[in-house]
Amino acid sequence: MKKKSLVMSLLALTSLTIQAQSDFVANYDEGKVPAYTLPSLLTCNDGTQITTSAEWENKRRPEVMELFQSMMFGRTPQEKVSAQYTLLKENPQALNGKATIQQVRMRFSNNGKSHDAILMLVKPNHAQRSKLPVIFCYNFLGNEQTLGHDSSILPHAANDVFPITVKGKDEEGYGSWDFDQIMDRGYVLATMCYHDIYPDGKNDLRKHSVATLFSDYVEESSMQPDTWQSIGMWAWGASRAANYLVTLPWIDADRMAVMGHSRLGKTALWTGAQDTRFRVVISNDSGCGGAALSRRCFGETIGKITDSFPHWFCPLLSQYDRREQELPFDQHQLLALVAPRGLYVASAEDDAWADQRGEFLAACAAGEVYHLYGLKGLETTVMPAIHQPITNSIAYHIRAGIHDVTTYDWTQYLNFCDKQFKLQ
Ligand code: GTR
Repeated sequence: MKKKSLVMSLLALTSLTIQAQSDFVANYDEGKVPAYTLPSLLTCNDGTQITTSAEWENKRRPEVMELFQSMMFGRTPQEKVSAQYTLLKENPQALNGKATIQQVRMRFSNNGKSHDAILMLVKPNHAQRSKLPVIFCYNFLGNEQTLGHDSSILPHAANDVFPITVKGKDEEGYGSWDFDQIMDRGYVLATMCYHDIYPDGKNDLRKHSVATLFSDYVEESSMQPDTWQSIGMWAWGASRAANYLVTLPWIDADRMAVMGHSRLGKTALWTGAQDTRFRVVISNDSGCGGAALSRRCFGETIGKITDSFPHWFCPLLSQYDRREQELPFDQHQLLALVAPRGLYVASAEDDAWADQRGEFLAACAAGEVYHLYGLKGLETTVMPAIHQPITNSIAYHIRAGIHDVTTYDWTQYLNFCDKQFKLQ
């Protein structure tokens, strides 16, 4: 009887949440942003104040990492999975002779299971250096789409499980790829379709994700509050791509950047927080659960995002639906985990859903940690005008237009990488 009433009340609670989320109306009024205090970056759990970069790294940074892995993205398993890399195809005269394209199958194996992903490397043919800087950036719509549906490019490895149906004009907003500029600037672009790691749908696709390779794999119904989900796995996949990149003699392992747009911007930040081999971390329009402060409840909220995309974050996060002020962390702390490496946060003028001001203010607040290293953060709390990037060790811009990655964005990211990598 007791059990039954517990189940009934849980059901009632669930339907209440569903009810509330279907009625959700996003706030776009700056005047209705609640008053809030950001959780401290430099005060430890035991109350001590951090004053040096060494104290940050040894004491406070692990505490902040723990918050994000226990409450937002889940814990990345530490178990080693073997990886085999096979060059499937190479075209030395791609992009009108500008680039060499390699398509590499990464086969991950463990516990008698294996899982494939296809990494595509686009390498400039006329670069001046023998070792080249590289930007890793997941794609949404398959490797072939990044090149305008080039038929010589293989479909993504997860094609059977999760075919990509978005085509033609619906592709707007998923990010454009400025290969000409990237090649001319002497950068390698490494990309992979994110569905190859975790097919991005909420209908129990966990069983087709890399999670199944690990000894502690559980199905959706048995997850713990801190079980990793898709963003955690995409971040894991980005680090596996890095494992391969650093083995290539023509890659400069000290000059690797990770960039991502939107949900893949959230992923880029979580990748950069965990994998310090990425010396530059770029978040393009990452919004809620990425660079934007949750406490502002502007545009997308914790309740809304965990309702729409329950498979992105660890199960615990949804408990903060309409309780953002009680969250023991906020997104400025995720950004600070990138310090002292280069961090770029960018917004788009028409992308209020991602809360541009919230992204900017989080980047401002992360500066405290950069100061411990004698580096500059944004050094202002006044949002810059459109197309006026600020580029210190933390960089920020807001550009005109919609939620997307444009040529303007790529130009700023390449400028920033040049500066951070001392290639100017
Ligand atoms: C939206 C989602 C955002 C953002 C975006 C994207 O629907 O609400 O958080 O991540 O998707 O990834 O395109």
